[in-house]
Amino acid sequence: EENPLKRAVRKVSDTLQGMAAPEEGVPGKPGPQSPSVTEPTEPREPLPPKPDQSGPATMSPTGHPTGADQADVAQSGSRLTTAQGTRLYDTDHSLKAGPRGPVLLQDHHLREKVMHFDHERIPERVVHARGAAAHGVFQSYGTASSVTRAAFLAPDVETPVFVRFSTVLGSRGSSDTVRDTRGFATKFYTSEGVFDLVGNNIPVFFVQDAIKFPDIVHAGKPHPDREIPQAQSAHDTFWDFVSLHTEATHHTLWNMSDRGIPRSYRTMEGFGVHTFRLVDAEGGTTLVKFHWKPKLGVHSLVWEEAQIINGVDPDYHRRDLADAIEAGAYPQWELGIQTFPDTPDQTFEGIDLLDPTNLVPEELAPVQPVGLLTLNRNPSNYFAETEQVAFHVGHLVPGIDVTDDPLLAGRLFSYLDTQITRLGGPNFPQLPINRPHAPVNDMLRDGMHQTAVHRGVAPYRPNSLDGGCPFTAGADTGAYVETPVPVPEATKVRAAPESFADHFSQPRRFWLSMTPVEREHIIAAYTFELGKCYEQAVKERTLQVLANIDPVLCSEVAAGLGLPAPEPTVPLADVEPSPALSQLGQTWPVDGRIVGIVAGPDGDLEGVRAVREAVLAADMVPLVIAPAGGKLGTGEDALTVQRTYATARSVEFDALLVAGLPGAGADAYGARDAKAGSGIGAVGVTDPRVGLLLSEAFRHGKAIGAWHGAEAALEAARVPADAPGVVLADSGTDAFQQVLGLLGAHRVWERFPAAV
Ligand code: HDE
Repeated sequence: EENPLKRAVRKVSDTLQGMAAPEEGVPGKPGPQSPSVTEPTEPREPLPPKPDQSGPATMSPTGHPTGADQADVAQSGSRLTTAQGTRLYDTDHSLKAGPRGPVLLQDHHLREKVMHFDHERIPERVVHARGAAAHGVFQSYGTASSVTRAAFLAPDVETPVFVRFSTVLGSRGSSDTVRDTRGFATKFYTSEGVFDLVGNNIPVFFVQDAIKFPDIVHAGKPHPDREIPQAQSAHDTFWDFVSLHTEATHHTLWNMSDRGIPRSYRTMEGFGVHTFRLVDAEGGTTLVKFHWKPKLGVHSLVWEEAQIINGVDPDYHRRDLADAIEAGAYPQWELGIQTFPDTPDQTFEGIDLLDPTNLVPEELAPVQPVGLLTLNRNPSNYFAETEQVAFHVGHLVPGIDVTDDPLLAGRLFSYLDTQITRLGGPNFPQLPINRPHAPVNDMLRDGMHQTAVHRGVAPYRPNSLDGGCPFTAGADTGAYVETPVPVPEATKVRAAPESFADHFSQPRRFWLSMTPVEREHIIAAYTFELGKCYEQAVKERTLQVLANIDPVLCSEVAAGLGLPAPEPTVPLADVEPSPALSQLGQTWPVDGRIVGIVAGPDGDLEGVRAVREAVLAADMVPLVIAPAGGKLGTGEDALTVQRTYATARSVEFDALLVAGLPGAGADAYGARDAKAGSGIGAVGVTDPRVGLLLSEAFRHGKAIGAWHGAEAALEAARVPADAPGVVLADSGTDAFQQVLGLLGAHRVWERFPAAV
């Protein structure tokens, strides 16, 4: 007689019979409910962990390795296991008393799997929750060595980096193209330890003192009763606060400008905001402000575009960054510094350098390039890297020091503190993405999630039992060596200096530095945001703030709201514009720009082929848009359709080309006049989605090129063929060459301000 246990085992093994089982294990269990598409049956070894994912080596005192092989810290082996490394034969069924019976509590695999899942989410960042990141390298030019002894800024030094871009207000699942400030945080894994430059894409901040940070964030976040609106500043509590708290005026004005809706992370400037202190090899000091200058120029979306993207592709910026890197179009920024003498009053040309609502115009202090950042590798795992990376303004290396900016002081406390909640304890520096690339020998021990296996018996100093180790660095090589800056003798007060009281002259300089189109956008942004507020008092108070910046700004917004424009309550500041603050008026490289080519089956496919080649040759991305997916044309030359009328929306493209009819030039077109109206293909001309594509691109100031035969499509979309930036040419390549010339300016600005 077989005992019951043996019977059960036999039953299991009988059930497993007849499966396409490989030598070991039982992947995929075909049964009555198995799908018609079967899983692969050949197990594959997982990729080895990347170098910066390997753990710290652990050794016994006699030099023998201890613990798990560090190469095995992520997935290893081709078979599914429990967290304890026990192989599993089934992960699809709970253990039950009979197929229709109750689930048994003893099923460890069920409990382990669901328990881990239950804890997959960690608290998101209280601000900057939504982000995207990439690895890269920073190459120092060496031009900063005269002012700092930081090793990573010495000539020709290459330093690995990880950069995380973010929006501030929205939750992790919010949309990328909301009107907001963007974070630009860089972790430099230097030979002297980690240096973090935790900056924004706006060079000034809302508040001058960290104690006000919770106030501005509470005001900007969704209303606490209904938790709406998400990732927006267009609501009463935000404008209530910034209209009462006028030191926020400068930052808010930047938010309402095109800087609040960047075209791409790749086309954003970055700023360290605060003034930092650099220390050279002799102990000499210089005050500096850090700048990141994008090689592709600074470009923005227009507001309607940003709103459409929020629905059409909420991951727009994240996708753009990852796609560019994947395609080898590595985004680059130059790091630059503005330098100021370290005088006791810490002002420059009358500008208080400790006030983070101030910037120093580049015309007064040029930005001097000190190195080049290239992002060249996407993260392998969003959670492990982008989510778990922990930046901190206090992660400094010898040669870079902080100043007494009261906002910076509060940040020095906050960033360490927040990681304890977010990453579950004090050992977050051991997470692979946070590990320094310099040797680490601290005396920090134990705590939640300790993953290092420390050696020795004396994590204290002085000691004799571990041979006195670890030894301290000499004062000339160590970090956190205080520069002996005198602290003024003073009485304790809760107060700001008098020089922090001017809240309007810097905003006025920004306004005066804008071109007419940029001013138009600012007016439209204030009118939109205040139009979304319900409280009359909030609108009126904000108009008063605007009156103190500029009467035109105030009266235009007031007109849009249907309210009277107040008189200024302070004299208008007499300031010089700073042309460097404008985004317009130059031409920039067009690498990586996206050109949509609208074509139909009976269009000039040969022309489309030639245009594709020309776009690729110009280092841009051509995307063929057609009525349906699949191929256009037949045989080897058939074109792959990349977007259909259902999946294409104008916001994805920097320029559009509309295919004409087969046969070259106007003559051929004339001969085919009878067919006029078929243009890009009979469907295309009348299809409202093509009409929308073209009319949006036109409204958003994008270059549009078409070649003969496509007139009807332009007409149907009400795009005048003689409008600025609309090109009608004899051939596709001709049209493209002219569009290429227009793209360098980012948009056809002549179409504004009538455009959106
Ligand atoms: Fe932050 N900020 N911040 N901030 N900040 C955080 O740290 C804080 C400020 C910035 O991609 C938090 O790890 C205070 C200025 C960026 O992970 C938190 C104050 C600037 C990021 C925090 C400021 C920034 C953060 C939330 C006022 C530009 C995202 C999660 C004194 C120079 C970094 C975290 C990333 C993140 C506090 C002001 C930039 C809570 C108290 C000014 C780019 O610690």
